[in-house]
Amino acid sequence: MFWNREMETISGADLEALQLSRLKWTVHHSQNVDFYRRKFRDAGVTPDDITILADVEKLPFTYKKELRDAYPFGNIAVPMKQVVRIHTTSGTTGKPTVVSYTRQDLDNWSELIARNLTMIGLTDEDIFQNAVNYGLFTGGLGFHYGAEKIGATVIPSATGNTKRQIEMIQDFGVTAIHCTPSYGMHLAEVAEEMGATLDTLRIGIFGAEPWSENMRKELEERLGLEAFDSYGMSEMYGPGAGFECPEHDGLHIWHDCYLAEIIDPITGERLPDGEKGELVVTPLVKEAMPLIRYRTGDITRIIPEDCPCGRGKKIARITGRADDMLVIRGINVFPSQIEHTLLSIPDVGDQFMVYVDRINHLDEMTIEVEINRKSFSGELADLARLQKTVAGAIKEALNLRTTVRLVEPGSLPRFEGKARHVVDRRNEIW
Ligand code: DLL
Repeated sequence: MFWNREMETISGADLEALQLSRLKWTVHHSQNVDFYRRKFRDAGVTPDDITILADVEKLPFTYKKELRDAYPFGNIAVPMKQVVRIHTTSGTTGKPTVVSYTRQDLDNWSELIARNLTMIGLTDEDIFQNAVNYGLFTGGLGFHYGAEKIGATVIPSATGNTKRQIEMIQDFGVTAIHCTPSYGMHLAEVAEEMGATLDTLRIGIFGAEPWSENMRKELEERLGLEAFDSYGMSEMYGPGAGFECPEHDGLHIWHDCYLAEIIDPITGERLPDGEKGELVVTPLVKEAMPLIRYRTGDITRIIPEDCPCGRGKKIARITGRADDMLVIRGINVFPSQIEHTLLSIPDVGDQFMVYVDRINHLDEMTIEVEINRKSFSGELADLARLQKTVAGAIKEALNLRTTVRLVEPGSLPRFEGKARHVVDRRNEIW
């Protein structure tokens, strides 16, 4: 099903012409922002240098730090009275990045969510529980208006009070739920404890953090639904930029709204389709906060083949952020690889924490993982065997020796929003 068939399936010369005209508009429009004028001057380019799509490579990259340094409103390209909403990124240190929206931006954003939801089969018959934070985080309001646009019945349940969330699913006959994958796992856990069945649920939309194929299997089995991956970031409006279709093999980026490139994160060189690198995005219709070749920090690749669903090329599931990647004794490790490995061992649960320390100048990684009480027998000898199995599986997957600690079910932190599985203590001064 299509929400906007013409735009979703536009391809070939028509797509290129549309992208080029929108790119030219975006580049000119960016010149309303001081720091873009400065960047273009420093790079020796002008908006008129864009004559074909490939000219995008002449433009300088934009970095997260530049948007943050413009705090609060220095990255806005329209008069403030045209800004009808702001959100902010969840900066953990210092000031966050302010992201702003004109009325047209909000319309564009809900159009994208409407396309995504229609693509996965949601209609005005669905009852949609939006179990994400409704504040400055873009996941709440972003999905809310998109789901209303297609006429679904929206329950703005937000996060927290997990038992009540489960009662809502049952009492309101919820058919589709949106939350982070880690909160989805927690919902499953609490529903199992309550002995609650969630028969009406058929679709789960999970995003805002990396998750693995094994996690998909768990979510689908335990919640009894079909799980879809949703990707986005505040700077690109929020959720809606990338979304899985029923093929479940990569995420559609809306090509009429975003120009996507993959680059080598170290050299900045553009990589051919199929090769893994950092996603760089130039949104083509953003008014309040235009972005030029924005360095997302997210690692993925463009899948070279067109998707059979008719919506063109996709990007592969995001494996993590370039800055989430841990380098342990010279080996690159993404937390999503650890999660994937742990989920393949039935005797451990899905909850884990990773600690990285530097001991005697050597990086040491410790993984704490909860035992799965349901499948584990509880004998002491078995415990030692299980510990060995986990360490062996991690060694095989990552080629890395780790210390594994098995901990009691329920003892590790649960997350309502984005999970934080890694504590890197290498730079802490003791
Ligand atoms: O997380 C927007 C969002 C809300 C997306 C709800 C999906 C669902 P930020 O808080 O700005 O925005 O965080 C953006 O989160 O650069 C990725 O590193 C990560 N991320 C988001 N979705 C995924 C995903 C929202 N599906 C940052 N897979 C991005 C992997 C994801 N990582």
